[in-house]
Amino acid sequence: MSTLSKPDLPDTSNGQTAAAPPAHLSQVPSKKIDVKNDSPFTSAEDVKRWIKSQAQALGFGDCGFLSVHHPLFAQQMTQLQQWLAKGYEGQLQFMHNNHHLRAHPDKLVEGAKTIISVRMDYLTQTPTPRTVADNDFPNQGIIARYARGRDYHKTMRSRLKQLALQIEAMLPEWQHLDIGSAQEFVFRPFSDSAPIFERPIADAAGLGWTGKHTLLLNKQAGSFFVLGELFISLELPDDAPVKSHCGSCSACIDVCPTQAIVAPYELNASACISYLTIEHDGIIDEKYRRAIGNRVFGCDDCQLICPWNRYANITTVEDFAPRHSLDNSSLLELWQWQEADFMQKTQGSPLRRTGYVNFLRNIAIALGNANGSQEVITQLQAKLQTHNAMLDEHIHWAIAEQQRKLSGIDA
Ligand code: B12
Ligand code: SF4
Ligand code: SF4
Repeated sequence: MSTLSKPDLPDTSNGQTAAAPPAHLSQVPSKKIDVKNDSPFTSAEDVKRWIKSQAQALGFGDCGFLSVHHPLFAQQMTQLQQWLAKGYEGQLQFMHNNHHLRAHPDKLVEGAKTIISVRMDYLTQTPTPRTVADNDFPNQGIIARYARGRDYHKTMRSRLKQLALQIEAMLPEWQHLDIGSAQEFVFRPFSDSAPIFERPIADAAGLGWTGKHTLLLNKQAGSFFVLGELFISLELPDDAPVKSHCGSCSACIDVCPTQAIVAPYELNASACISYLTIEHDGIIDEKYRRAIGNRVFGCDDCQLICPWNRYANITTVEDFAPRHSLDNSSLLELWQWQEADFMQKTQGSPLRRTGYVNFLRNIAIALGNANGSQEVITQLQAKLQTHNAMLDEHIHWAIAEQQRKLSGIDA
């Protein structure tokens, strides 16, 4: 199903297309309309409503608005410094960089006044509420749900660009409003691609509240969505944040296999399976290997258990559809991938990020955690001394785990 259900786009004289205002704006009571200008846009809020409807037509679940000068950036800098001081970032060196831009996002895009924060839902199937069924199939390789299809960064940025072009085409309609539409239009889309506080921006712009697992969630859509931003030069009023609805729940903290959520709203990234399997290069500390279970790329446990994900939406964006059976592959099937298979099957996929040998490392750990089987041991042995000492170390660990299970010794 295509998500690009185009709004009504009449031709304009310059050959560009401009979207007509949505029906509800055409029905604005006549007393609100400027007599000199019969535009249905009587305020900046009308412009925001129009942009929101265009964003939804482009496949975004929702959007919110926030000034580039919002006080949250200074507050977040203090919290980020505390987080870094605790060493939670592991090898995520980029978290130390470009702090001046994080503190002043107006410097990231010269002339930008407003950030449009968007969410894009990515589930292609609704998981059973409040259960982590992924762990019931120890011989299957679990890949985080956001990563089973096409890399969302490209999809997100190309749709944000489309949104920007639709906004640009409407500028002549908004000249009578004091929102800066007469000036040169500047825009830039981002998603996970710039030193910005994406989750706190979305929180402040009313897209949801920050859960105790540190992800954003809301009552209508749960948390299985990714975030993106469109910086624009129009000056639009801030949206208001929503109230938190975590209450006394602590399900995400309790379920986390590696206890990476060290306190509500505080994540030790270096202990998180998502970090270990995607971002961490080299040896994975033995203390985490059993807890990693069968997760070979990312982790969804703290979201699967969250009661609000009962309301998680199914995506309308076909790019998230799983490729190469990545929603249903046995560990041994994935283990058989040669480097050329990995390169071919991960083209345009988030899986590319971890690299082939680290991907094998993750599968080796998962095979160590799989049901005891002589076949698994044979397959593990077949890859010894084929890549590097780091991989061999994990293979030896996995073989020892398998032998322990087959000999019935409980360690
Ligand atoms: C680094 C990073 C990671 C790291 C660290 C995650 C983290 N929580 O910090 C790792 C690799 C572990 C990771 C994992 C995942 N990530 Co990530 N990640 C990022 C990234 C690039 C930066 C996040 C960041 O700045 N962390 C630094 C710390 C300091 O920030 P923080 O957690 O927000 O911490 C703040 C709060 O603790 C807050 N705080 C302190 N006390 C209190 C008290 C209250 C009441 C509140 C409200 C807040 C609060 O202050 C801290 C400082 O700002 C963002 C994209 C971006 N540019 O923002 C994506 C992002 C957060 N990740 C995302 C996703 C999808 C994931 C995974 C689900 C992927 C997966 N399935 O494997 C997991 C989830 C793990 C988890 N529970 O968070 C999405 C989240 C979407 C959403 N719904 O919120 C983002 C926004 C990417 C995107 N564009 O969509 N990620
Ligand atoms: S993604 Fe997994 S390991 Fe990371 S905090 Fe959530 S449950 Fe824990
Ligand atoms: S599991 Fe509970 S505490 Fe965690 S984010 Fe969901 S509602 Fe909040």
